Amino acid sequence: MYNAHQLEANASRVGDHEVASLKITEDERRTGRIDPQRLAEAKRLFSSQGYLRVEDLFTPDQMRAFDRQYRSKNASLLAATNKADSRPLFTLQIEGAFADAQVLDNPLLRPLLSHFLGEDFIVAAVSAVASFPGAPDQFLHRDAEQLFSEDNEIDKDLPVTTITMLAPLIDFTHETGCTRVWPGSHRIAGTEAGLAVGSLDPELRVGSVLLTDGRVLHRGAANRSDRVRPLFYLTFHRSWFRDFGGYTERPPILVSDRELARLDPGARARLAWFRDAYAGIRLKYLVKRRLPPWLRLRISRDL
Ligand SMILES: O=C(O)CCC(=O)C(=O)O
Repeated sequence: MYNAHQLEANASRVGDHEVASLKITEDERRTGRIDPQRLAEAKRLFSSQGYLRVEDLFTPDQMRAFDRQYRSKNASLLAATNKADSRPLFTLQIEGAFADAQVLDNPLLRPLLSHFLGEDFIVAAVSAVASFPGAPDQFLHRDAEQLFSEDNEIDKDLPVTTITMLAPLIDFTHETGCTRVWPGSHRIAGTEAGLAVGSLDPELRVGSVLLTDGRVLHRGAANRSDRVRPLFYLTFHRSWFRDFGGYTERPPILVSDRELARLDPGARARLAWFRDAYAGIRLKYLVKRRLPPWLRLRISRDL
């Protein structure tokens, strides 16, 4: 008889586990190409584990630029929250450091994403979460809407439709909270059986990202530190797949027509699906975000 709580508590002993990882080398970053054998191993790991840590994907300079823009554009959202779980979610405006092909169509990730989602995969969301000091464990979830079943009964046997890339802006550790994953649960029917495999807390340094299969069970672990723990994430979909689950109150993509026109053509193609979708929700969200923080906190729990 397994004890899910004990297994999960054990996972917080960060570093005890073998984490499925691909560490980008200097040479790979310079050429924009991952060694074919290492790429094949990364695909195998992602396919069997349902997640992959990609270390050193972004340089310290890139991370500083992301961090600066994230904090300056969202300062009021990072200053206080009235969310019951202390984890505000918000959509990132695609501009400046984020309006970059290295983010939206990264050449080092492209072969992996194309392999799993098809060459014409789309960027379905560019978004952010921040967990505040004292935030408890996030609710357990799978990211993607299921195609044919309630709890992975059928979807476990299908090819993946959604991959998320989580990028931390401070190191994810035992103190700040890792993204806890249940390796292999993307291929298991039912939550209880998925939890029975035991969880893993992959530490994630700034510059590294975590890729997760949309079906894998996971949650952000509690933030036991005294720092806000910000991350940004991109969700990639097969070109025909849409998931409206988390986006009834905010749009998954925020980009102006001007910015879209300026993007690298490859990146623009990944976002082209979005034009004119979500027009009403986008307008409502932008109006709310222009309210002074004190008023926004009073009227909204969504921002
Ligand atoms: O905070 C994390 O580490 C994970 C966040 C997440 O999975 C989500 O918001 O859907």
